[in-house]
Amino acid sequence: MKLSINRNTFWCDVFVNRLVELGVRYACISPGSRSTPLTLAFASNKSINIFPIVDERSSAFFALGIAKNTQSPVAVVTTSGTAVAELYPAIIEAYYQRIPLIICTADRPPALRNSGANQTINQQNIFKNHIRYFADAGLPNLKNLNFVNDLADSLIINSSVGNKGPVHVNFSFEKPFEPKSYTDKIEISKIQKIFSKSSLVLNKKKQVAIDFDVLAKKIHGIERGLILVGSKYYNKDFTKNLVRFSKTFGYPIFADGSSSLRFGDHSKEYFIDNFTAFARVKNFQKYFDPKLIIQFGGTPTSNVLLEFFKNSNAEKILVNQFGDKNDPSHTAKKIYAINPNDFCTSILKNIGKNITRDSCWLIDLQVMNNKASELKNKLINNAAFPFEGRIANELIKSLPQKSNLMVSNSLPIRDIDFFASSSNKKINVFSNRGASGIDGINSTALGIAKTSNEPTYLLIGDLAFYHDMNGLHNAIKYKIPLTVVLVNNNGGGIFESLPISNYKEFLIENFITPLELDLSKLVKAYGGKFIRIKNWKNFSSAINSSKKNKRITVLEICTNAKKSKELREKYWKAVSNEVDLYINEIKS
Ligand SMILES: Cc1ncc(C[n+]2csc(CCOP(=O)(O)OP(=O)(O)O)c2C)c(N)n1
Ligand SMILES: [Mg+2]
Repeated sequence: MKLSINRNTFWCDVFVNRLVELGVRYACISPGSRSTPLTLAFASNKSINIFPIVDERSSAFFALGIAKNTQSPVAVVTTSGTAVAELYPAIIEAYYQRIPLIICTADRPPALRNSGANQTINQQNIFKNHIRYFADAGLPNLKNLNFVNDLADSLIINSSVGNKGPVHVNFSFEKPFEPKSYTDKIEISKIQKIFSKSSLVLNKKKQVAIDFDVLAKKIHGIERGLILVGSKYYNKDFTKNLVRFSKTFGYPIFADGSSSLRFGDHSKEYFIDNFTAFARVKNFQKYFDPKLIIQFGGTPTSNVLLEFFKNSNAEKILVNQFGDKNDPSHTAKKIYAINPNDFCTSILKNIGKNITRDSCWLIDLQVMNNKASELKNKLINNAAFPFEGRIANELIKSLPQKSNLMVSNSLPIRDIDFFASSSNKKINVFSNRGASGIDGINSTALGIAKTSNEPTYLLIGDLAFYHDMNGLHNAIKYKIPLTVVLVNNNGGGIFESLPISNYKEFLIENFITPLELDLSKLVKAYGGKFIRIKNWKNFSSAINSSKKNKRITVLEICTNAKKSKELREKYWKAVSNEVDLYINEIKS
């Protein structure tokens, strides 16, 4: 018996059905005609949660947030033309952060390309510098339906196994696009066969053999070792094994503010949370240069730490699952392509149990860290409202026991790195440090908030917040309870800290670019609640009560970037003096 079908929608149904079999559960879809078959296939599949989003740029960042939080691939659908190009910023971010996005774009039939046909651009491998895999699906071919099944397999393998990241498939469709506009007849037995494919065996890439015995002995022989943990999310097992690793070798840990590792109920004895304050001190580099640095995960956020790393004479080892070169200084001689957790456990296996090392090296760092903590707390407690550094510190103190914190680029991520003290709370920190754009931040945070059971908070500057205004529409549409801490210094406050700040005639108009906007009106237009924070008590109680909110809440703190910069510098100067004093003491 034969069934009448529309070849475009049938083709896409087979494709989406296979993606579902492989675990895809979310699709962000922007409207368009050429993409009708794709849209209908995703929207009619009961296993897919769909998010129709008008602005493709926001849509792709929203998908990025979902994929980050769920750690699974998310589909993004657009029509042809400039709609495709709108996805690029999020694709770039996903590429550098190795987040699996399945980009599905619709196109005219190949014969219409370069012919002046409407809404037709060159979509062939359009993201070629920032994509893990591209496939041209061509026009639907009912004689080779297995092609779309295999295509789905390739997209999942190339986005989620081994060399992870975004992948792109460009589909071509000829009218008609609607399911009841029949184009063909197909045998029912053939349909059953094509919809019941076997499961896919995902072969993880084999890891390169590392002689852990030799490496373990080598590490054991070095007292002055230092561990850096960069900006990636790590699982609980890694935290546990990292703590064991650092205790075994007596190595202090510098955990990036964006790594989540400063937070959680693990032992913090070896965590040096004020490293950004003393890594900038010349004498610290001179007297406390390590012999070995092991860097787990991504590139650290802190410029002074990067400088310290570059100038260090230590042997440097990078450890990350993908063998990525996260070292702008080009001074690390070894990269181990291995999951950091497996690295720690394999080394520890080769070293025997219950070995710990008491070292002066570690104690010195702990003493300096405590001194920096005292100075930091003193400065923070005495700072008049609203010092930007205190916002980061106060936010961590006020967050609930379990939460997500998305931190925007520019000063917010730096202030978390400088001022967020370790805490026993479980805070999942997210950031877009792949390409460090100030675009798409609201949407990324909303994607995280929508798919998480924990309350989600966003720390963001005014320009980044404004940049992704369109993204806020999803908050009202999908009833997402996000709490935004909006640090409003009326422009890009970071430029006050850069050498360009000496060029007064250009600074404000061309770099700081003040918005001079009453953001409360815009937030209200998107159905959000807007609260202007007047003092620290007010701030902490607003954070506390916001977790019960069922919609987006914006807590705006109006700050002065210049004054905040002066206070940061005051703190660093005080730490520098203390470090110098301490070094003189131990030298004499
Ligand atoms: C998409 C994009 N455009 C421009 C930049 C350059 N940039 C970096 S920080 C910054 C200012 C950000 O201002 P805001 O979000 O208010 O944060 P603040 O500097 O005040 O902390 C700009 C424009 C960027 N990183 N990404
Ligand atoms: Mg700003």
